[in-house]
Amino acid sequence: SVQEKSFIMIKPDGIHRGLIADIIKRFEAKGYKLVAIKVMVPSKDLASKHYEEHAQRPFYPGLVTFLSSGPVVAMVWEGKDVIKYGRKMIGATNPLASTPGTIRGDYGIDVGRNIIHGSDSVESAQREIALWFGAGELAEYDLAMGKWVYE
Ligand code: YYY
Ligand code: MG
Repeated sequence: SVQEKSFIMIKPDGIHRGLIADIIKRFEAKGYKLVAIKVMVPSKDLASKHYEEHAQRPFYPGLVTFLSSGPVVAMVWEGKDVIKYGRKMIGATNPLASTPGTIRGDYGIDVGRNIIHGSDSVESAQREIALWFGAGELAEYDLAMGKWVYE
């Protein structure tokens, strides 16, 4: 598969629990390239749009309130298969069903406090990146370690 971009976001619980560096470290050490990052308190409107696919679900209002309580660390990570493999690193939606070694498996318990978001497809990654970042906010560069990560 090709080089692709995924929208990865540390949710408010991850920030309040001091997990920013650990999470970034995992993606960085894997070999992925950070091309955008910012910390912000999302508006209710932005949080609603981010999770709009779940608008009819009972947990949606609480989820939007939780996310917009902020802060979040919004990021774009780039690399081979980063969308699917990033979801593997994140773990299952329910942290108690997540394998140890995954982010949610290592740090979470309740589904509504599962620490991190990751795009689930090329289409949702494109939608989410455009929702959270302006075109000029994504850096284009060659990572020096790239030739030691890719053959
Ligand atoms: O993509 P992922 O985050 O793993 O799960 P989704 O099914 O897209 O749900 C988004 C978000 O909603 C999830 O991370 C926690 C929350 N949620 C919830 O609070 N209760 C559920 N039963 C399902 C999901
Ligand atoms: Mg999802």
